[in-house]
Amino acid sequence: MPDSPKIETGADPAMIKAVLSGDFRTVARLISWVEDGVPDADHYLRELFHHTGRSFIVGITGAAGSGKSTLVDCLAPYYRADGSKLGIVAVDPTSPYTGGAVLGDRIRMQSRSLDAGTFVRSMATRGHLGGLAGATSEVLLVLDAAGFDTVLVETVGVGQDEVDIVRTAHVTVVLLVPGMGDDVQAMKAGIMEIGDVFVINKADHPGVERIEADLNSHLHFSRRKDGWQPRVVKTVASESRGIEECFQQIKACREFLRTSGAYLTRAAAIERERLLEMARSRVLKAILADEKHVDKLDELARRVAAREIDPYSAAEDLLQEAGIHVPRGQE
Ligand SMILES: Nc1nc2c(ncn2[C@@H]2O[C@H](COP(=O)(O)OP(=O)(O)O)[C@@H](O)[C@H]2O)c(=O)[nH]1
Ligand SMILES: [Mg+2]
Repeated sequence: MPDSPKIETGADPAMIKAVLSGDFRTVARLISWVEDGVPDADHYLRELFHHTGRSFIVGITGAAGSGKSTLVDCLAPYYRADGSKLGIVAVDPTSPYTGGAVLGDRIRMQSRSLDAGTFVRSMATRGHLGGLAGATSEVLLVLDAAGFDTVLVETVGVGQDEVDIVRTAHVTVVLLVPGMGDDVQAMKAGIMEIGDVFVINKADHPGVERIEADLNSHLHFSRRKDGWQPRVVKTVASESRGIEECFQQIKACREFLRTSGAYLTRAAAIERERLLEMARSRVLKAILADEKHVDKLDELARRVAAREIDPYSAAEDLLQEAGIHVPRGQE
């Protein structure tokens, strides 16, 4: 008799069942495994994958202090209104050490409009070879399998890691605030290009007209490849103003993408990022799992430090040692 897939993959069927039924504690446990890079987590993700593909993922990004958590807090009841299950993932790499701000976010978010049907998770970079983006995309898989209809992912839009996380979203909301200097020009090009809904939050502050004009002139030339014309919304999240409009624009974007078929294209783009992340973390794992490769790595590091060899050639040597062929001088 052939083995059942469950025995082959080594995942505990009871735990799989609990995740699929949406049990919060089990979901939280599995997410911790994913974050900590526990090897067993892979077995679960492999099985759970067949139950995913239903979550609608909204990325919410912007500078620290722009009001992302406050906005998420205000949007939550709109997603919960029809009884759908809502997940919130807050990625805050600015405080990976003590977890202080992360924890603060969590408490604040839970203290307001979030109810028992909303799952909140804060993440920080922790010993995961795929990095923060890799861990986040795996957490999203877990939530998807657990039946969360919508997941809002809050990230600080500062570095490449955060841009990568936003790439794991179907629809991306970019927050800007008035009076932040020449924000629109200064905003990382990557973030500007992936925004679907631009929120001018803190619209109670002076300088709204200026940033709105900047934004509109920028967006005038930047229809997204899939035909979606990004929208601009003004909000005062701390007073729950403009929230319904923001919710409606996110919804409009989703509807547009569904109708035009571009939703699938975006889903494929998300899977592409996931594959790249997985390939990257697997290559690293393969190198670090073999003592011979680790010795080579240490030796190369010493030689780079002594300026005997440049790091480009050293990285190529390391991959060569691990059996991965990289053409010389072309990373
Ligand atoms: N004046 C004003 N303050 C806001 C608004 N939205 C959020 N805030 C405040 O800005 C601060 C940072 O908000 P937070 O949501 O933590 O920002 P995040 O770092 O982007 O998550 C908090 O003190 C909020 O109360 C707004 O629309 N107007
Ligand atoms: Mg926040």
